[in-house]
Amino acid sequence: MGKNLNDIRADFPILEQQVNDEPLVYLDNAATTQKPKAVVEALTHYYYHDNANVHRGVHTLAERATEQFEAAREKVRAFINARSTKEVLFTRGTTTSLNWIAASYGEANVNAGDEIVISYMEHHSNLVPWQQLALRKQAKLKYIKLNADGTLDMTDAAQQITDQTKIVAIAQVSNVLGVVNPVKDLAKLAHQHGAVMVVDGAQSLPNMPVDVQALDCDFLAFSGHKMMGPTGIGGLYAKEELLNAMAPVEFGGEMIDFVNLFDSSWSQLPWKFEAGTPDISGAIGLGAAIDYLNQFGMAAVHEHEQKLVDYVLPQLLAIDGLTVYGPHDPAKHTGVIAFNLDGLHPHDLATGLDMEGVAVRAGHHCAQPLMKYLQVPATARASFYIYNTKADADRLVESIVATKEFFKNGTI
Ligand code: C6P
Repeated sequence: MGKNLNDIRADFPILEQQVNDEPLVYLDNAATTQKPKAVVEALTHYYYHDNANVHRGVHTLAERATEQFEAAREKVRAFINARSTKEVLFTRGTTTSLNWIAASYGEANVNAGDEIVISYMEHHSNLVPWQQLALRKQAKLKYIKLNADGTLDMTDAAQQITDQTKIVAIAQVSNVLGVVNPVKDLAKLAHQHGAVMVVDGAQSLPNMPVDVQALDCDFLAFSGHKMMGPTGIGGLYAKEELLNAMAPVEFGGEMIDFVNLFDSSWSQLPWKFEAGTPDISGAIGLGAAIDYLNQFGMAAVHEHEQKLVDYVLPQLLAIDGLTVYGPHDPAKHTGVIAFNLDGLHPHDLATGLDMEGVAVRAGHHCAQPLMKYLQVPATARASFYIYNTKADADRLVESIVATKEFFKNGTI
């Protein structure tokens, strides 16, 4: 990366604090990332200077707001290499995007006896919308198995996806196992059987280059807040021909062309799907986050995280009594690392780490079927991002060992 790490950290004032009298080590990035000054400043600048509603007014502020909002859409388009901004819809985030696909494409194309194929590692957001659609339509929800190391069993995938399959929906990166799933191969498989490929990009977009044309996926959902943008904004990519054929999920202002008393017609893409006043500042903040990431390039972001994984994973595996989920080979593991310590509930482990100033998440990570599959009630989880350092990784390892000692002896 061009900028050095100290410079990067200076962009995140929140990281400069003490938690429980220790310098904060923030390792809960898979839940949400911190925001650089550039993003916060983009929001304040917009509200101080340009705030107005978009696509409605002809006055100067309305034009400026519209210009910035649509410029943010273009930034998203370029970031994922969509063919056109018509293929980029702003939503509240991954959850909304996936629900929209189920409510629109799913509702129109899935019928009784059809199949929807997902995997055992899916986040509830990429599971419950399909489960409910299957229940409504009397369709069959099928799960692709995992290999012993937590990677997706592609032999099973080839068996689960059949000519009855209408939708295949898989996370590109698991928020628990840290694996990267071969969504390009899955898209090919899905297309061979006439199904569409939905990619949950919540954990991939923030951490690696993602090119929707190269993947040849039909839909991709993501959240801005996991890639340094504000909460409440995210996106849905879909191929233009699919969006043209799909019905809007929400109705109201801005998404219409003409409204008559008893029928209406819809606006052009992408606005046909964006009813009501959108999260204008959120979109502008997301655009600023993309600019921030682009100064490094996503390949460099990925490389930085992989170096941290190469450094920390062997150290975690060496801690007696610590179970690490997902592959133990650092080359197959991203910066999302879930673990459990023998004899300790993950909430106690996470509280012990918090006492040392280290923020990790503990719980089922909105992946209860995966927890059942792994036969654990919950796990602790550390997740790294570009502002994390080897020193942060050391603090994680030291604080796990200290917490283990504390619960064994009552002292650190
Ligand atoms: N995972 C985590 O701590 P939203 O909440 O809509 O921004 O993203 C949902 C979502 C969908 N898919 C995957 C793979 C995810 O990781 C998430 C969010 C967070 O793991 C919060 S539960």
